[in-house]
Amino acid sequence: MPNNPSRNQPQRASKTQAMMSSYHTHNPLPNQCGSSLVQSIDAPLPLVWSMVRRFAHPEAYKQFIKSCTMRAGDGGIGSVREVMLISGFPAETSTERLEKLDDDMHVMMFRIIGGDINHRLVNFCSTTTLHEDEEVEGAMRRTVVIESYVVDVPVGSSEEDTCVFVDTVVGCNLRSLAKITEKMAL
Ligand code: A9S
Repeated sequence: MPNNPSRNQPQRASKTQAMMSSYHTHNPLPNQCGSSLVQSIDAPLPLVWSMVRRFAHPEAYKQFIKSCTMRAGDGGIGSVREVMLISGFPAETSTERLEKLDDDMHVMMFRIIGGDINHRLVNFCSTTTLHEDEEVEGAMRRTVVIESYVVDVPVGSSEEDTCVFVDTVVGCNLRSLAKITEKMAL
């Protein structure tokens, strides 16, 4: 197949759309809310994926996590991690389980299954997928990261406030991932 980007165009676009529809279309329950965030990164997909896929080391790019201890498994599907959060958040710890890790499709899904009593993000489930975006001819390959989530809306909070809070945290995590991997790719 000659490397004719225009001819490949429909395939790539449809691949991303297919990924969006199969991994990022959640049907939140009436008491839940959800959203999707997209982050472009000027670093090769394998490098970005190597950071995202390390379930046992979220602190490598998530700034709100002080440390992480494995409570079950070694980072594979079904593993459970307990993250200690930096001060300033209502919760101090969060217990999270790896639900999916696909090294071929570059899909990772984890669920928050517990934490201390002040934990407000009940039934939080996040899905992250990586896509190569070869739009930029010849330049550093760009990676597009899509992270979507669903979470219970806490009693007393509004759907909007809950999404604003989670969007802020997830957005920070994605920007941190971009900064760290772009520096590594220099
Ligand atoms: O860790 C993630 O990928 C996403 C989120 C939304 C994490 C949220 C968080 O770690 C805080 C940032 C500390 C906010 C948890 C689990 C609870 C919070 O209150």
